[in-house]
Amino acid sequence: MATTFGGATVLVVIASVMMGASVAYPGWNDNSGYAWPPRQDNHPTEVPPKKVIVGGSENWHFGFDYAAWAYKSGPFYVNDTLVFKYDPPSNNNTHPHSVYMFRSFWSYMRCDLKRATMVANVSDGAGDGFEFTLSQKWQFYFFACGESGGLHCSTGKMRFSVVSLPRPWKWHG
Ligand SMILES: *[C@@H]1O[C@H](CO)[C@@H](O)[C@H](O)[C@H]1NC(C)=O
Ligand SMILES: *[C@@H]1O[C@H](CO)[C@@H](O)[C@H](O)[C@H]1NC(C)=O
Ligand SMILES: *[C@@H]1O[C@H](CO)[C@@H](O)[C@H](O)[C@H]1NC(C)=O
Ligand SMILES: [Cu+2]
Repeated sequence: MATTFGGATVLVVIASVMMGASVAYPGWNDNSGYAWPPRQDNHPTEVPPKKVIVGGSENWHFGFDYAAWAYKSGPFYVNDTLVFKYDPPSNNNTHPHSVYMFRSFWSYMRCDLKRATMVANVSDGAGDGFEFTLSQKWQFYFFACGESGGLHCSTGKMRFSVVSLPRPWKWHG
């Protein structure tokens, strides 16, 4: 290709780069959502909200990296629901958990629970878990466990943040 470097060769290269880019685009030409451009006879509907168990099969416990989990599990959209699952206090469970929400990034960074609000107490995560819906669009949410004076938040890595993006649309005929 390089030996006869002319206009045609350049066009072929550009065309293959463009095709590569379009093939690599997720959802291109199928019905899995995010398709662009939409077909003319299509009409869009919002992708329905999802329920996500915080930590997946790990649930909500000391020592799991929830910031990494949130990063891998995103993006999150407005009206998606986070489910916190943790055992209530009992003879077997003398170190229960809870869910707090910080008011700012800085209190989140410092695990400053004095600037946080409890949204679920030590019992609320039992059974099917505590459900928290991301009801505001473009909102940063800062969550942590509030137990042991902030130790679960800092050393225990029981903290993460999510931002609630506008809901995506799905195109289908
Ligand atoms: C979120 O849910 C509420 C209540 O069901 C609804 O009124 C609102 O339109 C929804 N927002 C979006 C962006 O889907
Ligand atoms: C607590 O531990 C006892 C004995 O190890 C066990 O029989 C019981 O099922 C446990 N209870 C719960 C709620 O896990
Ligand atoms: C936790 O909150 C629930 C209501 O959501 C309440 O019924 C329960 O008594 C509270 N438990 C504790 C230990 O504060
Ligand atoms: Cu905890």
